[in-house]
Amino acid sequence: MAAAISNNYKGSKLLFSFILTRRTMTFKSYCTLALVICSLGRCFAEDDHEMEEFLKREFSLTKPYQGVGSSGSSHWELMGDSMVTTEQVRLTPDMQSRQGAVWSRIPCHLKDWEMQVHFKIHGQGKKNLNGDGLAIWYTKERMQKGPVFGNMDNFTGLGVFVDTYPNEEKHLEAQKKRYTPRTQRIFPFVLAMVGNGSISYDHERDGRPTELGGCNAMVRNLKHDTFLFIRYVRRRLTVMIDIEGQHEWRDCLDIPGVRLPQGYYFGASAITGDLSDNHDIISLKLYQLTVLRTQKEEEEAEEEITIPSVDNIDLLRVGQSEEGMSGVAIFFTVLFSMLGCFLLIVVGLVVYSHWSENRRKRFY
Ligand SMILES: *[C@@H]1O[C@H](CO)[C@@H](O)[C@H](O)[C@H]1NC(C)=O
Ligand SMILES: *[C@@H]1O[C@H](CO)[C@@H](O)[C@H](O)[C@H]1NC(C)=O
Ligand SMILES: [Ca+2]
Repeated sequence: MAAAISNNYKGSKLLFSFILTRRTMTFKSYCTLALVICSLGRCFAEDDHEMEEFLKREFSLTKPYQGVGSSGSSHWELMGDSMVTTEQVRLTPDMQSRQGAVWSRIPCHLKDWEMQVHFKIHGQGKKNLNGDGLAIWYTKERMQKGPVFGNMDNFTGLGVFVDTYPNEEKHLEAQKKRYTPRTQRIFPFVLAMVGNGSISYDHERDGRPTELGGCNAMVRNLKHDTFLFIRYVRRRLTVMIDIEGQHEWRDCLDIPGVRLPQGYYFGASAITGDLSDNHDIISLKLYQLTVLRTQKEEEEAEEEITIPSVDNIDLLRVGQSEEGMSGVAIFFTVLFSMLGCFLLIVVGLVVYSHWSENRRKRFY
């Protein structure tokens, strides 16, 4: 009761001070307010696109993994060193130089979908003495071995990687170099990449040149369950993670204009090298999303996509390289801009004094 009152009191005090300061509100705070209202409006607009979801069993991999790895009638096929137990599909054991995968046998023709991945990465190795990570796929190709987390390079489609070993950072460290804190990635790192059949994944740089976005995710050797969430709706790719054991999704990346063809295959793969980990898939749950589209969106959705691509990919990259500007570069940019302005002012003053002197001379 007391708490409620004090809360109420706090509320009205806030309102009161808001009214008081309202008069002195600067233009800037009006802008902020306008922005807040706009973003609220957007939330409601999102709600208007109410979504319904259906679990699609034929694209889901759940306990007890009936027939997986033994029966040809199963919807899923194992490859490489992967194996099924009652508890999980183990893509790789905690041993060196293994690779394994599990692939759906059925191409998926859904337009909008959501994949919830329940996974577990664990092993004997201490921090940074483990590797290499796992990947979730939606690609044209299936059942191919290769260097990209156990799948082929130059794949066609979407890959979401949980990279547990910082190859590039370790390499730089050996040369006593490092990224600025802003551009440094903390591993394990989750990232997304879209391939079109001729884009190579740069393993030595942990996929940095082709990264669409990503986030840090401390997923190893945890007692609680860890989840990855991949949503593809109206050409918008969203990846979220739930790794704190709080049953809350945390944003990882969100990119509009991702064009993925229909009829590709879902899969999961993992690889170990000198360093290793158990890479386990506990479940893959695929939901079909029923989305309301505006007429324009409906028309857009009708045009067929044949090659995966991302709109404005160059802008994404430009954004990344701008972010990559080091502190020194920013310092010099600011310095030279200031010098430039100063020079302009000096030139302006000199020209002006000449001009007014001439004018004075003319008057005499
Ligand atoms: C794939 O993407 C690259 C880089 O964006 C581009 O240069 C290439 O032409 C694309 N290939 C195809 C087959 O679309
Ligand atoms: C992948 O594509 C790149 C560029 O198109 C090419 O140089 C490379 O040989 C390809 N790699 C494989 C394994 O096909
Ligand atoms: Ca790596």
